[in-house]
This record gives sequence, structure tokens and C-alpha cells, in this order.
Amino acid sequence: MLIVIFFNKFAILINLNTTFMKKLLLFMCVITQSIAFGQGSCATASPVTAGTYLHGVINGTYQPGCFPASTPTNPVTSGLWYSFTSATQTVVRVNTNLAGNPASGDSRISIYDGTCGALVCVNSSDDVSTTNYLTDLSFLAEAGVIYYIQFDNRWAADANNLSFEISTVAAPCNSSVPFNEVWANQFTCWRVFNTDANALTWAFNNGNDVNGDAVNDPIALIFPVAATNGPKNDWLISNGIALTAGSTYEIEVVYNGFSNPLPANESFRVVMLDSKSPTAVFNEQIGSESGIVQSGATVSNLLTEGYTSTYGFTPASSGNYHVGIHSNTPAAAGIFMLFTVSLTEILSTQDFFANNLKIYPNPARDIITISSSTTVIHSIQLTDLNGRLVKSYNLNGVSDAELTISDIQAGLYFVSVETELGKGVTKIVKN
Ligand SMILES: [Ca+2]
Ligand SMILES: [Ca+2]
Ligand SMILES: [Ca+2]
Repeated sequence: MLIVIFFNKFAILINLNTTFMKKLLLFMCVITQSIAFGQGSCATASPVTAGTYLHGVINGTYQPGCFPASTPTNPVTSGLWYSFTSATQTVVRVNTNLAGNPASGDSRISIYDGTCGALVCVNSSDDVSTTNYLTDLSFLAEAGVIYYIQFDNRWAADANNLSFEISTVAAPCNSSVPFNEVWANQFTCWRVFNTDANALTWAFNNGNDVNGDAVNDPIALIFPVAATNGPKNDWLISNGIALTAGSTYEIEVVYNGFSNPLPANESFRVVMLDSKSPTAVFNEQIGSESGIVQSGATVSNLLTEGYTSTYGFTPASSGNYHVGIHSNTPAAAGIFMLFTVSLTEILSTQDFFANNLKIYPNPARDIITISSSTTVIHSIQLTDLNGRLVKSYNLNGVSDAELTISDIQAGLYFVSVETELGKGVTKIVKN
């Protein structure tokens, strides 16, 4: 790969005269663009919004993290810094693949969040293709978070004086309950952390039919490190999902191992996090699995015969929580496939009653009516505060029921209603 790129770059050197003419044309074109002088360090990054900009010579401080630190064989001496912040969750595209840029243009871009002293790589990209060395990358900007955009000079003078366009589209991310990820937008709303820094990490795959309907299915998967069969340490972390303190949520994952070329023996953890980072301050493991072998004899039934596991989570405080899937297979692994991740609220019986049933009047003396517009009622039980059964009615799927309570003592009672959708419990006062 590197050799091919080297020779392509060499070929471009030969075309310098053409490039010089294109640069003259560029100079004429950029008069209508904003000239934004990116600043020399992360701490002094120039804020940018949607629009087209021209950056100058890359002569500030380079910070590694997305790309490696500078070495004699991989020299990168300088960076140029911009920042981007959005009030709402947005997909941001940073693109130098513009008609006005010279054919010799060769940008490389890193996107970070975190703090300037502890940057975390969000995304990075170098070339559009093996013949186009400009850059076109997108990342998900969470509301209110500062993202740092670094242009670097890995490709020397070809990286200088390029136009770049910032554009945004509303994020396709589901950030409320019920949450259901089937990878329709690939990893746009998630982030991959290759924590072990080896070559292999979570990847999106849409090249296989895993449920036998002759249509390929989107899958998040992670290959083993074939040369060493070493351990996996890789995170896939969702966007923030708004959860409420004290509510109980069920997180369901559907997954499988795949035994080509090695026997599958996969492991993973499910961790709830309060930021999109494996080292989030709030970090609670809600489940783990190990020894996952391939279920299903062929590729076309990996999903239909895959595993389903569910875990519960009850946050102590309200806020945005992220689902982290931590692939931590110890060694000699196969391929781990993650088909879906969903999060739903488990309603308490009181919530269920409030959402599905009405009871009136309450307090009541002689008759109470229980009705539902969302489900049908199968049975009703009245119990007193000591748990003793006072009345019991078997009903045949009715939408409302009248109960005579003139014959019971005044006081507080629990009413338990069994419906088609589940069970609701509430209290009534008999006068
Ligand atoms: Ca490039
Ligand atoms: Ca890895
Ligand atoms: Ca399919």
C-alpha cells in the first residue's frame, strides 16, 4: 500500500507544472471564501461553523492520537487547529475534496474531543482514494461538546493552503427509549475504541446474509488478530440515551461467534457509561458472557440461531447513558458478531397502571370502574394492606369493568389488574 502511494505521489511531482497552474486558478476562486487562520495549537483552535474556509501554511503544533507520533520514516512536524461545537447532535463533514484545491493537494485530518491536555481521537482520515489524496470525513458531534479538527503536514507542502468545507446534517441517532440499534447508519452514532492498539478492531460488515433471506445484513463484528491469536480489548460505545433516575431498563444484545478460521471462543462485557469513553467517570458493568461458540452450522443461520442476552440497569440519577460493548476475548478467538443492541424501559406495575388503565371514582363508596383504551382486562384482584385477598374477578378480555365495593370495610386497598399487555397495580380508597 505504502509503496503504491509513494509512486503515486512521485507521479504527481512530475506534474508540478500543471499543479502550479491549478494553484493560480485556485487563488482566483477563493476570494469568496472565508479565510480562516487555523491556530497553532489545540488551546488556540479557531472556531468554525458550516461554510467553506481556506487554511494557510501548516506551522503549528502537531498532536498524535489519531495518527502516530512523528518518526524519521513517518515525519509530521506541524498541525493547524480548528474547533467545532453544535447546540444539537449533528453529523459533521470535513471535506477538502473540493474542485478549487490543487491536484497535488494532500491533506490529513484528525478529529478529537476531550481536553487539549488529554485529547481523545474521534475519527481521522487521510486520502479519499488511492489516486485522490484529499480528505473527506464525517463524525458525530454530540450537543455542546467541543471537537478539535487538526490538519497536519505528514505530506509536507502538499498539505498547505487547502480549502475545506464544513457541513452538517441532523444526526440519525436515536437518543431516547426505546432504543434499537440495527446498524442501518453503520457506526455513525457509535464510536470504536481500539484500546489494545493492534490492527484489528470493531468493523461494520454488510457482505453476508446471516438469516437466510438472500439479503445481506448489517453486522458489527471484530476479527481475531490472526498472527498472534492475542486477546481482544476493543470497545463499541453508543451515543447518549436519555434515562430517568429510578426507572429500570432492559438492555438486550443479539450476537454470535463465527469459527472461521479458528474455533470461536468469544467473550464480551456490557457496561453502562456516562460519556462516550471506556474510561467514563460512571462505569457500571451490567453483564458479561464468555466461551461463546458459533451457534448455527452455516453463515445463513448465524442470526436466526444467534444468542440473545438481556441485562437490567436502574440509574441512580437521570442523564445520558451510553451502552458500551467491550470485546475482551482472552486469546485464540474467532470472529465475534453483534447483530442488534436494544434498550427498553421495564415499567413498574404502578407505571403500567398509569399508562394503560383508568380507575374511577377514587375514593369511592359503592362502585368503581376500571377501564382501558390500550389493552383488555383478564382479571382483577382486591387485597388489603396485609395482603389478604378481598375480592377476585375473572373477566374475559373486557375493556372496562364495574366492581361493587359497597360490601367491604372502609380503608385502603390494592387493586391488581391482569391485562393482555401485563399487570398493573394501584391503590383505591373505600369510603
Ligand atoms: Ca491525504
Ligand atoms: Ca484491537
Ligand atoms: Ca438477510
